[in-house]
Amino acid sequence: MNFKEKLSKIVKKNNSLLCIGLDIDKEKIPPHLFKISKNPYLEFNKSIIKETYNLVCAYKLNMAFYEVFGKIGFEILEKTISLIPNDIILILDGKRNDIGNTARMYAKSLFEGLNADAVTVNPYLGKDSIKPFLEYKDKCSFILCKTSNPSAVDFQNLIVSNTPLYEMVARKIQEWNDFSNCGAVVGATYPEELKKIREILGEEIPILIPGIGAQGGDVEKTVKYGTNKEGEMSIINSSRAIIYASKDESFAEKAKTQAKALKDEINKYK
Ligand code: OMP
Repeated sequence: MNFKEKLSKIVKKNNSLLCIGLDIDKEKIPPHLFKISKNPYLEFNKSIIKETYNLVCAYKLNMAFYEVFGKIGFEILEKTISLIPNDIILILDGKRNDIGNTARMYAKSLFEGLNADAVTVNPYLGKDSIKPFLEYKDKCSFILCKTSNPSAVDFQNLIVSNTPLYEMVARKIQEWNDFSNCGAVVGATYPEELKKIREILGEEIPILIPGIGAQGGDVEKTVKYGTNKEGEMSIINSSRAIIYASKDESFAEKAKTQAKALKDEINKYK
């Protein structure tokens, strides 16, 4: 089964476009976990996954939040991955890229070593840097197109050949989609750009949309502009607003409540 088949299956099964970001942070996880568990971060992820796995289509693990712990972080990452049910999409978010020869190693480590279904990649180095990722035909590479942060405008909105750079990137994503395994990353904080990018990408290219929740993106516009005519091909991510809904012992149930509310809100606008 390729990425898009797997995505479509889980979106239908769980009736959800929601992706939960498992971005573990020492300052934010419930303090009692440090008292009751030898591996509080893994315990945290385990509880969140247990409460939310039937509400999501994907989990996204941002590599930074694991790499920061060194060797132990890698162990937590691997063990968390093993806890995610097989039919749910696993996105490893490292925004990797480099010259082709090095990109090959990034692609291999994420797709083969860690068995990601999808990754995030940076297009700044051009096609030969993206190609090693796209050689994994059954996986998906989400290429940064318009990021959610305020300074995204510094480069991404520059006018190049009469066109904003993010639109040029969207056109390249379309052009590079020979194996039907490209995706785009577009922040929910830029709904007008999201609309334009969906028009350029057409119906079949998935968009990973972070920026809902803590970053204040608009859910209605995200769904209306980001999904295709079937109300699919968008993966809408929220991390902090869901997993850190509470610091007390009922943190996982509170996360479930938040996840359910966001999933339902997304579905309302489909
Ligand atoms: P919250 O703001 O806590 O929901 O987390 C957002 C997650 O999405 C983090 O892991 C970010 O690194 C990631 N992200 C963005 O916030 N903005 C982007 O433009 C792209 C990403 C991403 O590629 O996932």
